[in-house]
Amino acid sequence: MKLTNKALAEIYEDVKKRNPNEPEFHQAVIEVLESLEPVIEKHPEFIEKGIMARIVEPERIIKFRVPWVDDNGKVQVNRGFRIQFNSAIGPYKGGLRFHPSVYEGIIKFLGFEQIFKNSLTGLPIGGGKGGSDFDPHGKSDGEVMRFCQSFMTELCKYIGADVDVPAGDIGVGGREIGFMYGQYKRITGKYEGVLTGKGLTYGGSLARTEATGFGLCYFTEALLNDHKDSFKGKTVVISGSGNVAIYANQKATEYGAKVVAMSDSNGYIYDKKGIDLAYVKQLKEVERKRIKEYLVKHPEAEYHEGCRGIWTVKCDIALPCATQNEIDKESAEILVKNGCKCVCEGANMPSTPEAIEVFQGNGVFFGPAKAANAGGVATSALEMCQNSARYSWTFEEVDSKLKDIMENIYKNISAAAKEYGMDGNLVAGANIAGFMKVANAMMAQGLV
Ligand code: NDP
Ligand code: 2IT
Repeated sequence: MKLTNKALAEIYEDVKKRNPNEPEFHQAVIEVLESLEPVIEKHPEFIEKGIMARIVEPERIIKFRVPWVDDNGKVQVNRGFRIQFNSAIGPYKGGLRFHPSVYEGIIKFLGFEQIFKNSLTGLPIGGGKGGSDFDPHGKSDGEVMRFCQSFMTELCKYIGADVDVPAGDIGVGGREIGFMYGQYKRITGKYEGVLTGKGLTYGGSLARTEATGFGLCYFTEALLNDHKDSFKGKTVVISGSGNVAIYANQKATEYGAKVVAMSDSNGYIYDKKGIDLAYVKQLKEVERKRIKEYLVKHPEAEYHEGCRGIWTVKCDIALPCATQNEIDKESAEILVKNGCKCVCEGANMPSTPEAIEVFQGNGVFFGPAKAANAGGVATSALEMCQNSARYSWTFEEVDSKLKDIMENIYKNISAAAKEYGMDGNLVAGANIAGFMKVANAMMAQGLV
């Protein structure tokens, strides 16, 4: 731990004591507290008024049983979560993750990061996150529907268009959002924008599907442009092959880069000609198959077992878009050794603290998740806006707002880093800029 401020060090010790065995949450908190040291020196009132002590404690944690019946008639029981972390600047907003690794610590780290990310978008959304240890892989549509209906039967008591607005994350895409929306409407009788990432026939926003991946590339291009560079002609490696990875590939390719590798949790593919994205979309979005199947159509490409090996592929730009802590120190060192010059995070917290140190210590341009992947939730907020107005914008309108938002995020976090004497440190810049708006709102609202 590098904290030198005594009050912040005490807060961190308290977080560890209160949330034992939740290493991902501790990791997310310490990174933010470290960045905020210079802010606290300038603004001791944030300690005195308990802003720091309050911001690390969720406003509410909801934890519930999710019983459902599988295709063999057997009762299954999963656990559901919704953490309503901070509502200082707007209704709780953040995705739902369905993955067997989900437990309270994962949802807490994601909810905590969401506070600052949502603030960076400039839109009025607070921080929340939820999910379940349910694994949609290999389940039939009927099983997924019964699970989603049971999950929403409980969750609907705590959410609402002006209260808390969930969306997708790992394992939750259009299919799951549809099933949950139907159940919410059936139970509450309300046709309202309670979820985002909805289908286009029932209140979804154009460009929400593409938003996180496109936004990641808008951010990365802004960062590169600021250093007189761009995606054009670059070799790119993207981990994952889900929603974020697919649309990051599409936009990077549109910008003139060549994406040569993608992965799933089993392994990675390397195609030196450039990945055939239409085929990856077919495999992943339609057929729900493994990335290994890419070789059926492209036998000249390579498949390697194990997802971590993807970071040994030589590239100029790496976009981790799978999951937390997928780049460790060793992988970061290999990326640097192979000449990688830029890493922007599509996933949430994909780089370990040691990996970030390697990147920053070697002059790699590093765009942290809170800023770089904020395009998804920003477009969710645009979906809320359209739902409230009972209106919808064209793809081009939403996409151009998204691009503006991402370019502004880059500008604002660079400026915040500079203001606090850490020019070029976008981790610090994102944490500081995201924090200031929330902290000021909390100050104004008194002790709540
Ligand atoms: P998807 O479920 O669509 O895709 C996830 C991808 O990551 C899959 O290829 C999956 O492989 C892989 N993956 C998941 N868990 C692991 C793991 N433990 N190890 C290795 N690979 C893994 O999710 P998204 O694309 O929506 O999300 C990807 C990341 O982006 C997450 O960190 C999410 O929090 C973040 N994010 C998502 C946003 C969104 O709008 N969807 C917005 C901002 C951030 P497999 O199928 O084998 O599990
Ligand atoms: O991590 C994220 O920002 C998301 N999964 C998207 C959240 C949202 O509400 O769109």
